[in-house]
Parts: sequence; structure tokens; C-alpha cells
Amino acid sequence: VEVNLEEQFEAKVAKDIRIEPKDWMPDAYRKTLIRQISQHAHSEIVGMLPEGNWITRAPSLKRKAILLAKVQDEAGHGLYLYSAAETLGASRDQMTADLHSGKAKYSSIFNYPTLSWADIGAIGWLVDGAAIMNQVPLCRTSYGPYARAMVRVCKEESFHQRQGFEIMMTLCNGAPEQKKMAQEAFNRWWWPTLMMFGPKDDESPNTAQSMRWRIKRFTNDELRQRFVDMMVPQAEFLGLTVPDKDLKWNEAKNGYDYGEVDWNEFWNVVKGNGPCNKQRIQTRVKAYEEGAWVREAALAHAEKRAQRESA
Ligand code: FAQ
Repeated sequence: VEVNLEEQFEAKVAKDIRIEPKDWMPDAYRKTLIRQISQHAHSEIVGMLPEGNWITRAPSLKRKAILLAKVQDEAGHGLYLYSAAETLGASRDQMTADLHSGKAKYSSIFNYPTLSWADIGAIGWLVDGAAIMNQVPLCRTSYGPYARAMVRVCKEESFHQRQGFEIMMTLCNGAPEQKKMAQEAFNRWWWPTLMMFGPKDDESPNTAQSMRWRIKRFTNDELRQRFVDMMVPQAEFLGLTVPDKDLKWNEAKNGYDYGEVDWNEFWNVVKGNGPCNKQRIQTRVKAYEEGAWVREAALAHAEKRAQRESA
């Protein structure tokens, strides 16, 4: 029977028929999805923090309102993603506990500090740009709830990316000091953004299987290359210099050659030793503890209602 189920599953994936929560699926497929979706959810939640740092200091009321909306969208994305992981049998409490204990991973990018307002532009432009590059293909991922969540997430991400680009445009067309701030932010965020796509394909233990299951539609290096090719002309348009002396157009491959990412730095950040890892986790733990009364009140309210209804 097991063989049959496995064959049926493989056949569905091959035909691009979505796998749904109640369908039979191999244990390893379920585990991989829980891993990726929960890491993605944690990234959205932790990803609120670097930008949250600038909400009170945004340079105008309009900028503040836009940034507040963007950060709230990220909370929403985190919640859809936790729900998608729950459809696979993951428990929300366990996922939260794993984030808070440092056991769970989340994107390395959110362990870097936001030192100036230009960093908010750079995050929207580069980090959301990378997120879109990675997530548009996930709208066609083989697991139904994850694919459907990505559709709305991607729409919101494209708004986020435009707001980031618009901040960069404003700074680049402004005073020399503003242009300098924009370049410095670009210098800080460029390489960490390239790391978001994950290790090189030959050092990525999960890619081959995830491609076979059509969870991933492109490899880490494929998406990283597309991202570089998309961003270089945008940087030129802004009048910014890409901080990579090895960057060079390669006519034969119809794309850019670019320098080597500092993989030591990448693994160091993934292992918890980036500039802000400890601070990020502490902030999440504190928020969770301070929200205990809300969870207790909601439970007490639900119990009262249930009693009233059964009376
Ligand atoms: N940081 O074998 P692979 C956002 C881990 S966008 C930390 O290649 P896989 C929006 C990886 O988990 C950011 N860890 O793994 C936003 C694995 O560890 P494990 C979130 C990383 O899964 C914007 C190990 O290295 N986006 O939040 C990283 O096949 C602005 C080996 O790697 C997503 O999560 C990294 N950068 O490919 C919010 C997208 N890269 O689990 C706020 C969905 C790799 O074996 C503001 N995820 N690792 O212990 C994916 O597409 C994939 O999971 C990849 C990694 C491509 C990230």
C-alpha cells in the first residue's frame, strides 16, 4: 500500500497537482516543508525588528505611516506562514519555543543593524527585492497552502520593494550627504542580501531533493544570479556603485559575473554569531513574555463563551 501511495504522490507532483493537507505525503516531504515554512515565518517576524527600529524616527509623517504599514504586513505574512506550517501538523507553541531557544533558523539578513534611515530604503529595495525573486516561484510550490499564502505575500512584497526604491531615489536625488548615506547603506546591505539565497548549490544539502519534490523551482545560485542581473541596472539608474570589484558583464552567459560571497561570514551569522542575533532573540522573547496577559485573557474569554453556549 505504501508503495502505491508514494507512486501516487510522485505522479501528482510530476503533473503539478497540488498536495493538500489531508493527502498522503512522505514523512521527509512533510519535514522539509515544516522546516522551510517555519523558518520563513520566523524570518517575517524577526524581520519586523530592523525596520521597527526606525518607525519612531522616520523623517516625515507620511514615511512613518508607510513604514508602519509595511512592518504590519510582515506580521501578517508571519501569521499566514505559521498557519500553513500548522496544516502539516506543526504546533505553533513548539515553533515559537524553537525560535526563542535559538534552535530554529531564520534568515541571516535580519541579524544586521539598521544604522541610518537609508538602511530602510536599502532593505525595501534589496531585501524585499531578493524576497520577491525567491518567493514568486514559491507561488507554484507543490504544497497547496504554502503556494496560496505566497500569492498575497508577493503582492505585498512588491509594494514594499517600490517603497524602498522610492526612498533610495529620493536620497540619490537629494543633497550630497543624502547620496552618501544611500551609497553607504548599499555597501552594507549588498553582500548580506546575496547571502539570503542560501549556500552555493554544491554546498546546499536540501536543494536537490526540494527541486525533485517541486518545493523549490530554482536553485539558490540560479536565483542569486537573476537577482544580480536585475539589480545592477537599477543601481546604475540610481547612480550608485555596486560594492564588488569583480562585477563584470559576461556576454556569453548573458549575465553578470560577480565576486565571491564571504561564506565564513554567512555561516557565522547562521550559527548565531552575527552582529544582532542575540539582540533579535532577546527582543522576541521579551515581547512574548510581555504578551502573556493577552493570551491568558483571550483564553479566559473563550472559556467563558464556551460555558455560556453549553449552558
Ligand atoms: N539564513 O540546503 P539549503 C522575508 C540554511 S525574506 C539562514 O540551501 P534550503 C521577507 C537552511 O535553512 C527571508 N539560514 O536550504 C521580508 C539550511 O538549514 P537547515 C525569508 C539559511 O531550505 C523582507 C542550510 O542553511 N525567506 O522574510 C539561509 O533548501 C523584508 C542549508 O541551506 C524564506 O525563508 C539564510 N539566508 O534553501 C521580511 C524563503 N540560507 O534547515 C521583512 C523560503 C540557507 O537544513 C523585511 N525559503 N540557510 O538546518 C527558501 O526558499 C529556502 O529555505 C532557502 C534555503 C533558499 C532560504
